[in-house]
Amino acid sequence: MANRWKNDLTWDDVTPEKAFLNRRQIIAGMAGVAAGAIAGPAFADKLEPNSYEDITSYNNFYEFGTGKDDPKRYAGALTTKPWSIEIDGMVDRPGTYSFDQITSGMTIEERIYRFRCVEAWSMVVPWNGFELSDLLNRVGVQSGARYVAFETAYRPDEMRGVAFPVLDWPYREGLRLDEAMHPLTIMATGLYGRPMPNQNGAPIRLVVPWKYGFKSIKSIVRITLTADQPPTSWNMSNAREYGFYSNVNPEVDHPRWSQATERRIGGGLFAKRQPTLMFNGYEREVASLYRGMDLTKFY
Ligand SMILES: Nc1nc2c(c(=O)[nH]1)N[C@H]1C(S)=C(S)[C@@H](COP(=O)(O)O)O[C@H]1N2
Ligand SMILES: [Mo]
Repeated sequence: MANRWKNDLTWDDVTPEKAFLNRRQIIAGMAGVAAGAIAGPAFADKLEPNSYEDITSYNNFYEFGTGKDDPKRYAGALTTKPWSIEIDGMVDRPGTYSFDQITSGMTIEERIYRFRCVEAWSMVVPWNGFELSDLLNRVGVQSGARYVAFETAYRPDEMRGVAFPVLDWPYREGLRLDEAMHPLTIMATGLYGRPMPNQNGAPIRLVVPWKYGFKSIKSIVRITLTADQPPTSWNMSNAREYGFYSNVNPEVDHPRWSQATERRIGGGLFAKRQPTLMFNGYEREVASLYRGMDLTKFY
């Protein structure tokens, strides 16, 4: 099970033509990003990355406040060196791994992904990172494991927002194991060829491009392999509005607003809203994970 994607699929099977900029290319800086080179058929003109400024100044990171500009203002207080992740649960080699141990030997690639927040705005972000499956294969997933749980750091001294019970801290998220092992799922350590800014989840965060943004948990300190579906912060706070799966789906509205369209950040105040795509445009790659599931029930 753990090696399924590695063994059964080649990259060509799961990647639409040029949906990503050269998988193996390691971008040293912004100059490497040529917007014209990355437009794939499914995305047309939508893969032009947002500016570094947009991506790092309009954020959700509630540990630092609920305002969009709070993370940029306050996340600098988070100490990101040293950093380690505890990997436990149903793995062969549990332990506390330093950031260097985790990233050493990993192929850090650039992945330009569409990013869709449940609040109906979107961006395109050039992440740098490695596949989560590479990490999980390293620690050895045991046969009974079916889910992966993630936890963000909880540091009241550094996170002014955790004084408020907006969510049940620490921030928690989870994926089904096949979602976690999917080659689109990455652990990101930077963007635009630079180390991850604190407001975007330094030093390491999850990115799952076919799900609403809140699944992409930031500043991860714990990864646990489990047999049972783990609790997740947004689902715990409001199960009616936020399900475990949280796949981008224009046909399933949030109870309080439509998910049919989205506002592209950086497009200007009067920019036309764009239609939201099923699985955020990654339908071809991920639809098979949910075959036979009623996505209005498992939202
Ligand atoms: N720990 C943690 N991770 C988090 C959040 C958060 O509040 N805390 N917000 C989520 C939400 S709602 C979104 S839309 C994205 C925003 O990521 P970005 O700021 O890099 O665009 O982070 C997600 N990850
Ligand atoms: Mo979000």
